[in-house]
Amino acid sequence: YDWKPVKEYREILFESCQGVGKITINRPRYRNAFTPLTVQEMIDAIDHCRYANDINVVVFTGANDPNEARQAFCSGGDQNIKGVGGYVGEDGVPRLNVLDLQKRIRSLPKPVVAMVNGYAIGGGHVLHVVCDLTIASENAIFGQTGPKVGSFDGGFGSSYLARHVGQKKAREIWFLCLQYSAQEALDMGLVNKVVPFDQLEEATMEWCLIMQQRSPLALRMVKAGLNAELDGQAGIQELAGNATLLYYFTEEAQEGKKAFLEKRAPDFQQYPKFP
Ligand code: 2NE
Repeated sequence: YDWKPVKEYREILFESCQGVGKITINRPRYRNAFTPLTVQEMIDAIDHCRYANDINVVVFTGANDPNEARQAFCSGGDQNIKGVGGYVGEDGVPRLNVLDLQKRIRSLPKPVVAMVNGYAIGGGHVLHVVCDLTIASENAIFGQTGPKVGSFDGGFGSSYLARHVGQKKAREIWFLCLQYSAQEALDMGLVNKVVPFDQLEEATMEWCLIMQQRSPLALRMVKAGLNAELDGQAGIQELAGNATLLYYFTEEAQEGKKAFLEKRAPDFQQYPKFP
């Protein structure tokens, strides 16, 4: 694939090709653990994807380490800079800004695919959980470590995980902190597809290209609808925002604005009503 750089960053790569924006965590030395800067850069890149007309699908992945047999998608928060109150950024302030990234992924009105090329552990596991689809290579390993290393994600990392694999399995994953193979992940409904390592990008692109043949507005509405059921009032707000977007396309909505500007009473009755 002819990936072209979209924007330069320090800890991620952001490239695009054939309507797909690919965001790669580029810290293979640390199994692609994220710092506040990595996360800030991922947020910046996904915000770019939101507004870019030529990006229809977003892929998250981890950089492969040419010196290692074992690869990583993401090993979660960088433990070297975990301070008191969160992960300490270059400004010395502790934070957990990966939660902001999770929300961005869910509310992006375009499909987001996790292309899991190796370890998806801790916050790195949650990252794939919040993506719309996960395609994993056969060597991928999945698991949470929070209760082993003094952390947890009781938000999407727990409740949305339980929607994927069920309550019993989600509790097992969090309470025991075991590791699961790609095949086990597939069997429990945690991932959509497993392919050989050397076919991972091809398989991911194949699905991304199929999704681009589908109606973008339809995908946007379905994603908002699936989210709304789970996300309470915030989810309904997203879905309703999409309904408002579509309403603004109608002549009936235009009539309201026109009448206001023309200082007359609106005539909404002239438009058809649907059963
Ligand atoms: C990922 C895993 C299982 C890989 O194991 P292995 O044996 O293949 O590699 P190794 O030797 O552990 O790691 C290679 C190098 O990467 C560093 C290691 O310290 C090691 O460095 P050196 O010894 O060569 O100097 N490394 C790996 N993961 C790191 C990390 N997360 N932070 C900093 N350095 C890391 C294995 O490495 C592993 O289990 N990693 C830790 C996974 C983990 O516990 N992550 C944090 C969970 S908490 C979290 O992410 C979180 C949350 O719970 C809630 C909200 C937000 C975040």
